[in-house]
Amino acid sequence: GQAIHLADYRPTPFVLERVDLTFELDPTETKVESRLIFHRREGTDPEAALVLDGDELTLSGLLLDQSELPPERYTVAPDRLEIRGLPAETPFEITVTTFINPSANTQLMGLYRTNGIYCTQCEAEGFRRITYFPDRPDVLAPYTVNIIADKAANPLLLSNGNFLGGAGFGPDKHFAAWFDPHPKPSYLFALVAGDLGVVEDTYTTLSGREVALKIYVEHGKEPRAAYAMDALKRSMQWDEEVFGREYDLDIFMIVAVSDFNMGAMENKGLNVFNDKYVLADPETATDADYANIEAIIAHEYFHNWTGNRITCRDWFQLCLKEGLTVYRDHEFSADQRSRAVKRIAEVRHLKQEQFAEDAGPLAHPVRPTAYREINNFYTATVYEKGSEVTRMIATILGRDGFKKGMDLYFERHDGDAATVEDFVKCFEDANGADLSQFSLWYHQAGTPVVTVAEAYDAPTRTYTLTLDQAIPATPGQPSKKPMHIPLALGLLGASGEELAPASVSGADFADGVLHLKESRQVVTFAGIGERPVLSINRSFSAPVNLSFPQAEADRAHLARHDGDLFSRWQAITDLALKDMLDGVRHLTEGRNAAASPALIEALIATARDGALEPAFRAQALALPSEADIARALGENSDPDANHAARRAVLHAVAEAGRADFEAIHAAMGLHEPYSPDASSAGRRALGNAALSYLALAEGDPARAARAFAEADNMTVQFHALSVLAHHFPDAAETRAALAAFEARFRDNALVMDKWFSVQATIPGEATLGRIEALMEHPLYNARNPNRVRSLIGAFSFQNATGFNRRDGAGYRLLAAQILDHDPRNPQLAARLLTAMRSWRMLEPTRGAEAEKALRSIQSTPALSRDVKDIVDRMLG
Ligand code: BAL
Ligand code: ZN
Repeated sequence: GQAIHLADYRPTPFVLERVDLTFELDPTETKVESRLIFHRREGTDPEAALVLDGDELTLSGLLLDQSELPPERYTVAPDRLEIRGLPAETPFEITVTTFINPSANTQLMGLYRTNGIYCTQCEAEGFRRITYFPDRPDVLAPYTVNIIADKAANPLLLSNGNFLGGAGFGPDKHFAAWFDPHPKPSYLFALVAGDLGVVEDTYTTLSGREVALKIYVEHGKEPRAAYAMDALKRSMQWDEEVFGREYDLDIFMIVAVSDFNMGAMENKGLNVFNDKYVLADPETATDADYANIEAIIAHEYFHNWTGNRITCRDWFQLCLKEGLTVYRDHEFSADQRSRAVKRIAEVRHLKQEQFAEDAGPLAHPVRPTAYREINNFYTATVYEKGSEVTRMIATILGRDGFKKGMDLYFERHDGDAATVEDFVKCFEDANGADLSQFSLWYHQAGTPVVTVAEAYDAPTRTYTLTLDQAIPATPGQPSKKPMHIPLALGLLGASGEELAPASVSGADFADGVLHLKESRQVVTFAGIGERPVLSINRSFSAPVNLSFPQAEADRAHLARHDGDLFSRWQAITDLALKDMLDGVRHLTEGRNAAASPALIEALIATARDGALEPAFRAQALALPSEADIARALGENSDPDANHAARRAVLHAVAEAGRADFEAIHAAMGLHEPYSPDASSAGRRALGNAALSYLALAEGDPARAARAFAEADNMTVQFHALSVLAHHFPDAAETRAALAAFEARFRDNALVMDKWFSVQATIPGEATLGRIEALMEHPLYNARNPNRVRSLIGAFSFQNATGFNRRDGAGYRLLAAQILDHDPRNPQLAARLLTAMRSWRMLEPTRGAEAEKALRSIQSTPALSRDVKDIVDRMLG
């Protein structure tokens, strides 16, 4: 496939004024009639042809202003319809009739069937699988949609916008008409038809308009949509209060479906969700599920302004809507829950996903300039780093400056298909600021490394920081320019108080934020009466790696005293990571790995500190992951050694804190009546963390088996099952618990996904055999993306020792899976393949096996563009 380049962007020669669609739904032969009104764009070539995109379409009719077009006036191919000789001055109407087969659509892009429901997914380029159309985000128009379908099978006929009306249609059919007055690009089109249950509510907007809220789920699952509805109403209110944004249609609908490639989709007025992010009750959903539902409901709702009202000019601008909307949903969750704990969870996720991507062959800028397959750019970089870039704008301009910029953006670009440059300019214009250097964050890939060196001079009472920034080379970008890196920092005195400098020179420093802009800056803090302890990159103000070999005692001091809770967590994490890295080295030298007294003391003091919120204490106890160790090593990574070193550290903590963990586990109210609120969830998280340590200290499954049996909610029960499976995979207690769980939940697909995942993530090389057996399980279903991700995805992404077997069998299993899925569902296949994005960091034996597996995929004929693009970049 040819690459598409940002530099080649041109507006279309024709302007689309209106879209009028009529669907006659049929499981295998759906008829789509599309009437499009265009006029030629002023100043464009009067000879230019109209080119419409298509994908696997069968054309059955083509009219110009209601008259059949002679064959010499158009060229048709499955992927493209070109029409010539169109009017130069006057608007004209094109009527295109196509037939499509929703039942054969296994890609889950365009119109497809899931559990007897018709549903659509059009972002990014799925609309062209429904009808020939200028399928690009800068073509916006109001849509009228008529749906005709069998009435008994499809009592529900939904599309975007407001409901116009419906009626019977012949003996067995009926129809419904919808009109969406807000001009939108085709990727926001949606249609749903079928037989579903509904949960209804209403919301009255700030200006007093009443909006009907409807969440559609499979019959019988209505009670499990109550939390999603609650989250939706809170999202609507929050967007009014914080961003001044009101909803703009009479109705807002969410439909939950069980076969979906993504998490959810923000179609105008008709969001379609993976049911995993809608359905929850205490018996079947964990606290993490509740938090995800809240965040994703908010995310899709917030897109109504950041994505829908203001959309993207082209797909290179994807971060314009995604980075910004992730930032908005992060802020929402921070306001609904605990800000510090939320930030810690975000940063964990950012490092795990985005830092890993940025450090490997798939690294790309937040705003890329070329792609071969846009589906492969729905990445952690576009989403999570895009959010971090937005957050840095807020840090640099301050709360009010950020708000002024956002207000200007909404005012200036409402109704537009905008660019990243348009967005940044609003912040510049609203604040009289120059963000040109800052904008490099959008264009330069790679995680900057900031090297910190410090010196204190007692006689002159000055503290000096030498800060260097360097950005590693990434594909296509061998060298980089220095960026504007906002580093929140503080200096702590011996008793933990903040030391205020009399003056700061060598860098702009305001409101506790130091602005690093050069490749090296020497910054002097005057009037510092004692050697301070540096707390830097507080709240993770910039998404960078620090190279700062801070003294253990200083880290322990921060862990105890820092006023910034995030930095307390960071200090504990730094202590632990150092121990784990030392452990990896010691193990390869035939010595033992251990935990330092400083870590043990800091961690246990934090765990038992009743003044700290339990959710924070649980985050501290989680310690760095095996992936964190691998990333910190950067090369020559041996997942077995990483696992062993990490386990040794956890074990030492568990032994030292055993009595405390027993007390915590007993005290954390694991048997209180369930409520999904953040503080209850925090208590469960802390109790669960204590159980994990106790399993290590006791080396016995009895306590976890008891917790499993006595649990009255999924959060506690599933954690106990994970402890059993991961620490005691062969114990009778574990077999019994897995069997009991399966027997109880076998009819609940979302819970069974957990059952598959927990087994897929058992550490060690024996798990591959389990995976092969589980693929033969009657409930395994290779056509359901959630189920595939729960087994193959969990194994490849979350099981470092099992997947990275030295003999390469894990890689071969994944390669075979990718080739199996690719012809049916290329998006799913390509996403699974990214599990190998860090293969170049592996030690040589595993690295060679990984490369062999990748080459076997690459040399397979007829790969999808999705998989081909990923595998080529991975080996490039
Ligand atoms: N736009 C794709 C799904 C999401 O990011 O909301
Ligand atoms: Zn989004």
